Amino acid sequence: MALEQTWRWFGPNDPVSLQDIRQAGATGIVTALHHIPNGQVWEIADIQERKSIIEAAGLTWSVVESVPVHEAIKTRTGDFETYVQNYQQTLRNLGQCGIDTVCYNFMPILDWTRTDLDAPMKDGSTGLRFDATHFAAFDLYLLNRPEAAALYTEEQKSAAKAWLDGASEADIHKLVRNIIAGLPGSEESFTIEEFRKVLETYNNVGDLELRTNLYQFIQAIGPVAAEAGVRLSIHPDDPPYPILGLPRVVSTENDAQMLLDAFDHQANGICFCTGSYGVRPDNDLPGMVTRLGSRIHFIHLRATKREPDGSFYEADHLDGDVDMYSVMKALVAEQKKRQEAGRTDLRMPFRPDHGHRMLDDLSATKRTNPGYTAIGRLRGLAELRGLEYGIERAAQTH
Ligand code: DNO
Ligand code: MN
Repeated sequence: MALEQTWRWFGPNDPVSLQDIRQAGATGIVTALHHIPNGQVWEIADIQERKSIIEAAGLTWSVVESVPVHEAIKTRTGDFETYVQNYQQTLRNLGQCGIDTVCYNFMPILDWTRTDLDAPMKDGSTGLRFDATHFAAFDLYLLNRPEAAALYTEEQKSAAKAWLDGASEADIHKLVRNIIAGLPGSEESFTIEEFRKVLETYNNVGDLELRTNLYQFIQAIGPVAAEAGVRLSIHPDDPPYPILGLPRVVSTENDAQMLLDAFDHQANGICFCTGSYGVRPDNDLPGMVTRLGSRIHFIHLRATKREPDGSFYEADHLDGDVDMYSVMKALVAEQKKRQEAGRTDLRMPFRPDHGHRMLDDLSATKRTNPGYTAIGRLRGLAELRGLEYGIERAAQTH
C-alpha cells in the first residue's frame, strides 16, 4: 500500500514495545528524545543510539515527534536566539543521521488539552474527552482568573458552577491534573500556582504577536531544514481554537496556508491531524488534503465527535465527525500525484493518532499512556489500513 504505516513510540520506557508495534503491522516509528531537556541540542550520538534500537527491531525511524519549541521562542523573549540556534543544530544533526521528517507545534504553554482521559464509551472502552463545562469550571473557578469572566456566556458560567458544586474533591483534583500536568508528548507540567504565573508570560503576546513569532521562527529554521534535507511538519492546535485567553495560530486551513507562505519551500510543511482540525466544523478536511497536499509530510488519523455545547470526544477511527473515507481517498490521490511527478520526497507517513483503552489494556498492570494504548491503536491502524486497501483496489479495477 502507498501510505507508510507508522506508530508513536515514547522510547525504551513505553509499555508498548517495538515488538508489539511490529505485530500491529506498522513499519515506521514516530519518536522523540524526550529525555533531552527542551531547548538543548540533540547530539548525533544520542540520535544514532535511538536509531539503532529501532533498526535492531526491524523498524525504521520515520518521523521525529516532536522537537519541542522552547517557550522563549514562542514569546520571543529571553534567550530565544540561543534556542533558535540550538533548534537549527538539532535539525542539521537529524538530517545527518538520515532522519528527514520532523514534527513540531506552536501551542502556547500547554500542548494538547483534555479534561477527561478515561471517559466511558458506549462499548465499555474508555477514551479522551474535552468537556467544555468542566474546562470552564477550571478556568473560571479553580484558576480563578478575573479575565476569564469575559470568555464565557452566562449560560456557560452557571453550567460550570453547577458542575463544580456537585463535584467531589477527587473529581476536581483529577480535572486540574488532566489539564495542567501534561499529556503524553507535552514537555511541560505545572502546579496551579505555577500555571497562574506562567500564563502572565503571554500578557503581551496576542494573536498577531504569536503569528509573527511563528513566521519568524519558520524563516529562521526553514532554510536550515531545506539544506539538511529535513521536512518540517507543524502539528495543529488541539483543540483548534484559543483557550484560557491564550492565542492559537494553527487551527484552520487559512492559518496553515499563511504559515506555508511565510517560507515558501517544500521543507516547510504540515502535519495533517484530522482529530485536531476536525473539531472545527468549518475545516473542510478532504478539501484541505487536496489543496495543501503537496506540503503534507506527516499525517495523524483519528475522528472526534462534536457535541452541541463545544465539548468533543475521541471516537473510533471510522466513526465521529471526520469523513475518513474522503480524507483517505484524497491522501491516496496525493500519494499517486507524487509518484507521477517523480518527487523524491514520496513518503507520506500516517499513524493512528490515539485509540481507546479496551480489552486487556483496561486491566494491564503496565498502564499505557492515555490515548497511546496498544490495542485501541491496533484497532485504529487495522481499520485505516483496510480503508486504504479498499480505496486502492477499487481504483485499480475501474
Ligand atoms: C494530538 C496528539 C498529540 C500531538 C502532539 C503534537 O492530536 O497527536 O499527541 O501529537 O501534541 O506534538
Ligand atoms: Mn495529532
